[in-house]
Amino acid sequence: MDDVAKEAKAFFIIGSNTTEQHPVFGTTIRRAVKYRGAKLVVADPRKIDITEIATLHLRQRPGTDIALLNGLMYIILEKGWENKSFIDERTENFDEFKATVMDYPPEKVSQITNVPVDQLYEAAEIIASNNPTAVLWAMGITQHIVGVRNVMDLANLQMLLGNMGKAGGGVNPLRGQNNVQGACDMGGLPNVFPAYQPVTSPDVIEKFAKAWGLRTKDEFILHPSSFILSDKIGLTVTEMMPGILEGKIKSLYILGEDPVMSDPDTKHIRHCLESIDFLLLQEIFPSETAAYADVLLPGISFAEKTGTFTNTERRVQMVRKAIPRQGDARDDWWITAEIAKRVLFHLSSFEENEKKEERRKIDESAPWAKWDYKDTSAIMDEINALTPSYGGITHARLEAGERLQWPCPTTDHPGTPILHTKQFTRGKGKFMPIDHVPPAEKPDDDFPMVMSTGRVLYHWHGGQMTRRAQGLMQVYGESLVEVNPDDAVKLGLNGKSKVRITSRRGSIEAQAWVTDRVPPGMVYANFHFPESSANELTHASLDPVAKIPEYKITAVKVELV
Ligand SMILES: Nc1nc2c(c(=O)[nH]1)N[C@H]1C(S)=C(S)[C@@H](COP(=O)(O)OP(=O)(O)OC[C@H]3O[C@@H](n4cnc5c(=O)[nH]c(N)nc54)[C@H](O)[C@@H]3O)O[C@H]1N2
Ligand SMILES: Nc1nc2c(c(=O)[nH]1)N[C@H]1C(S)=C(S)[C@@H](COP(=O)(O)OP(=O)(O)OC[C@H]3O[C@@H](n4cnc5c(=O)[nH]c(N)nc54)[C@H](O)[C@@H]3O)O[C@H]1N2
Ligand SMILES: [Mo]
Repeated sequence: MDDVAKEAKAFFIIGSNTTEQHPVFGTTIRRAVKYRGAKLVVADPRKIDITEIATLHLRQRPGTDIALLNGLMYIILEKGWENKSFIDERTENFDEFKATVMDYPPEKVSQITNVPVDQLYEAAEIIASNNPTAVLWAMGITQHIVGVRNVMDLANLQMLLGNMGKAGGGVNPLRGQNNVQGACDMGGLPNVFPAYQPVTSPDVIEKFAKAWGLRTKDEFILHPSSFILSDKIGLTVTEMMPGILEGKIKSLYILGEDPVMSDPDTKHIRHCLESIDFLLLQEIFPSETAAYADVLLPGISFAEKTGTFTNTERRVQMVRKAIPRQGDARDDWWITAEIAKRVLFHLSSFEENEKKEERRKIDESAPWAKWDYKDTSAIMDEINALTPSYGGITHARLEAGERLQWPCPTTDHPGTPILHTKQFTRGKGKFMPIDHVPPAEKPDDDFPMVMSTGRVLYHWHGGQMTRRAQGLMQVYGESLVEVNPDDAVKLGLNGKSKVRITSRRGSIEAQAWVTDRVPPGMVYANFHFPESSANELTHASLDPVAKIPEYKITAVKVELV
């Protein structure tokens, strides 16, 4: 973030409400534009706050980013602005990619995106002539059925311009939650263990089975009743929910998520959660999802914890317990480890049933003994041993004030602020030919408008935490739906009246905010309030690779209440 803020000559922000949703980084970008004269191109259907200081704001139709990007790259190639030496030395598959881009002349792109041709030329010139340009994006790019393709096309753009692997350039996804990067790094994904080590690799399986007191498939033949570490790729969150109805999922252990508020198509989610055999929820508040839980376990908040968060730039940061924990609440890691111990105990020792109680107490070689962590520093030791990219990131170094970004394999390694400086992970960067695909839901006569969803500055997702903060509720106490003034006139909306928004799945009522932040034909709603959550309306059309839902585009009908 430092190098982007200090050294980018231009920013291309596409699909990120940077000042409202990433306020700290947003402020550094605002400063770079105001005081250092960095150029800023924003591509966003909405007139978000940061467009006030933008050199140029492109207002593409939602879901047309690939066409837009291909159009910009067409112009870059037409003008000869591409970085030829970077393309030759660092990339492959350029010709195939170029053939696809040549299908996107400006006039055609303008028709698909609704962005005027002269703005396409202006944007391409700003992005190509300021070297380096940093590309920044967030959910406006990823929450689409083409989320992965959108991201690949942004990588195409930055390779075309030679903006990869240098200070002030790069592809910069702004990660949302404080520790979503850390959760992924630690294997909170269905196909990998920590540090993205594949669950399908026998060597990797053996390493983790040993460390966690489990068995591999081969050992299983000798000890048929033992617990084996599976080498099967699991399900994503968005596959688990429908998986309940398909009988694939019998029980769920949810920690720190509130799917009744945050998953698409709430009615369907409620039905799934009603159908599950057993739901264990670990929370700090009785959330909307708590109503469906068989057991609710009290975790503790960030302020009561010591450990690390890994932020959007792969920097591992120490957090320290600031207040004592309340009541029976316990550290989340402690609860998880206690459950793991009991599960292991149950599963791995049928053969010695009678000795069970005894072993539980005394035998340190028992599998569950591996789960007896003293504190989070002991967990970090295990991470150092099993997670190569975190090998040198210790609590001691962080406490001594070191600023460490992974990969940091050893304790004398300084960390890696910028990736891909000499080569990409796979060697050469591969240009991908990417074609425009229209969104899953198209407006029709019954549902003629498009609803986009996201957040507001004052609230956090399902609002369990922010709706409990009096000060925030005074500023933003109920959901507001952004409606364009032209549409307001058509609807007969006067001042701050209520609208009903209906999709093929459900209906909500909320106060309208008449504003040109949204273009005509589009409304914008949030999912912060249960009584008017946008997710009653959204649908679970998924990106085929990442399995992320298309939260950003729902066909709706808007009426006056
Ligand atoms: N105050 C606050 N801050 C937060 C959060 C919060 O709940 N509250 N949540 C955090 C989390 S987990 C996340 S993931 C981030 C999300 O951060 P962002 O992704 O920056 O926020 P969103 O509100 O999802 O909006 C993304 C932007 O995409 C635009 N958009 C919509 N459709 C399209 C499209 O088709 N193409 C393009 N290019 N843009 C489109 C929207 O107009 C919006 O400006 O925010 C984080 N920060
Ligand atoms: N329509 C629409 N839906 C969306 C999105 C969108 O843009 N549009 N964005 C999506 C995105 S990017 C995200 S990240 C998700 C977020 O979806 P969720 O993660 O489900 O939303 P949160 O409200 O952040 O839920 C976190 C829960 O964890 C609890 N919690 C907080 N701290 C702790 C803790 O330390 N321990 C435990 N055990 N619990 C804790 C809180 O009380 C809260 O209920 O929403 C997604 N849903
Ligand atoms: Mo997120």
